[in-house]
Amino acid sequence: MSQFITVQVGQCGNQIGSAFWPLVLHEYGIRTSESDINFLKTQKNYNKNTNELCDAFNSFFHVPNSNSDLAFKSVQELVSAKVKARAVLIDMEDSVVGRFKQGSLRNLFDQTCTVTNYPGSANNWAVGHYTHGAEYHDKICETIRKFVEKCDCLHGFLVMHSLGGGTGSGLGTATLKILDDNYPHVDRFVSCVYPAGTQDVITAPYNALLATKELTDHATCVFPTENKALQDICYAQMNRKENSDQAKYNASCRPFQDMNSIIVNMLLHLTSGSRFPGSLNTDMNELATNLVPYPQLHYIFSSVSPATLTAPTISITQKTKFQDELFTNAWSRNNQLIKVDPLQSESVVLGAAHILRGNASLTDIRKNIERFQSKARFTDWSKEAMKVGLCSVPPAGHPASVLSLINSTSMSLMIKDVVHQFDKLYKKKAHVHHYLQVENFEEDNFREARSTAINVYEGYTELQNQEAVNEPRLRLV
Ligand SMILES: Nc1nc2c(ncn2[C@@H]2O[C@H](COP(=O)(O)OP(=O)(O)OP(=O)(O)O)[C@@H](O)[C@H]2O)c(=O)[nH]1
Ligand SMILES: [Mg+2]
Repeated sequence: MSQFITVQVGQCGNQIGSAFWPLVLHEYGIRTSESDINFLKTQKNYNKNTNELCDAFNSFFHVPNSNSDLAFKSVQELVSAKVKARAVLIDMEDSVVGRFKQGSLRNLFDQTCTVTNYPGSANNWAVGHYTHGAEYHDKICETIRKFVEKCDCLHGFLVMHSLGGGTGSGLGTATLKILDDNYPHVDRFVSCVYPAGTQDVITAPYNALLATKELTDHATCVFPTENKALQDICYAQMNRKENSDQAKYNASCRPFQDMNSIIVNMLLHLTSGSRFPGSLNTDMNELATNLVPYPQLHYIFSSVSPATLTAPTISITQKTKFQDELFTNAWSRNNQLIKVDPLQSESVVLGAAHILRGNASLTDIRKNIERFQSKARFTDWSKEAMKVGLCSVPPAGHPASVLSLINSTSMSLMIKDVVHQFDKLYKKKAHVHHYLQVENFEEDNFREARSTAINVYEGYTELQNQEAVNEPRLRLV
């Protein structure tokens, strides 16, 4: 089974990580607290083949004794077997990483694989990228190398961060560059939160644009999300009538936790084909080949159904079969992790994939693929091409689910917005001096980043505007 190393950078990256690890354990049927017992019983009904779970356990965890029985049931058993999460925790302030060191899963994290400082990168990409990037370069290389050497079939890195602050965007992309330089043949999948629609960091437009350049240059695939879109999913889920008032109240007290669970759900879904068996297995590298026609146009829209909030209190579905409704919801604007519309009439789909988890019949799949093909407009070189993955292990808390992944020209709108927000601030040269006083940062960084983003934007719009060419039938002479 494929192995992954997660790299969590900055406050947001590490908070996504805090949601990631309990959900991973739930997926393998391992309880993280006593209250999980009922939840895990329901899950067992959905997935009776525990061997599949055990075989895949190495994907995210390093088990030192290769003869160990992998049928772990509790965190205590993992700790006794000296199991470690393959996670690198990086933040330039130490409070979020500190919670990992004190939380109930603390013994699953190798304390030597954390890189922290104080007091952060001051919401400044240049501080994260250049100052901390230079200072921690060797430590980050060394930490990652230790994990890589313990893998016998490393498939990819999963990088988690936000682009609004200084550490996730700046040091996160410096780390991505380290991965690209040192392991160019290992895929780098990036899950990043774009600051669209939120106004909590005034320099976010600079940080997002500078980071976008690095993501364009060094990532294999980027799965962007936006907090506004995640919030909308959370509100809709919270207000479902089957949730109790207590569950709704609990959910309203932990907004980021639930928003992050949706991202995690997407990541677990994305990697499921590389971790578990299935009758139509789709590996992550096949996804990259199918979804990315040109190296820079690797921004992938994602949408997942059903959306999973923090397990185990909320949002357990009772239906046991694949329903058309699952697909319809996956294409609905309410379940999108980013607010662009890949199915609107002007958008052109460059590549699409659907990953199904649970038991799906081929008739169901065929019918829904046809439905998707009738809704979407494809390029004329890849008419209606769509990758389908079937993974027999369902996600935690649900009997079945669908992840829709689309590389669409509508991603140009996200890039256009990043450039637009940047231009508004840069026109006034507001806050620019904070960046210019950082060693190695130059005004040219802004210009280059803008030009890379414009290239990506134009790459997408050119394909969108391409007239379908009616080639005459080939004539042999
Ligand atoms: N979805 C989500 N967004 C978050 C979370 N934490 C922060 N954000 C968003 O991320 C952006 C700020 O980035 P942070 O991750 O806090 O910043 P950082 O990377 O730690 O960088 P510095 O604090 O500047 O060193 C803002 O737009 C926040 O709304 C989180 O847990 N989940
Ligand atoms: Mg921070």
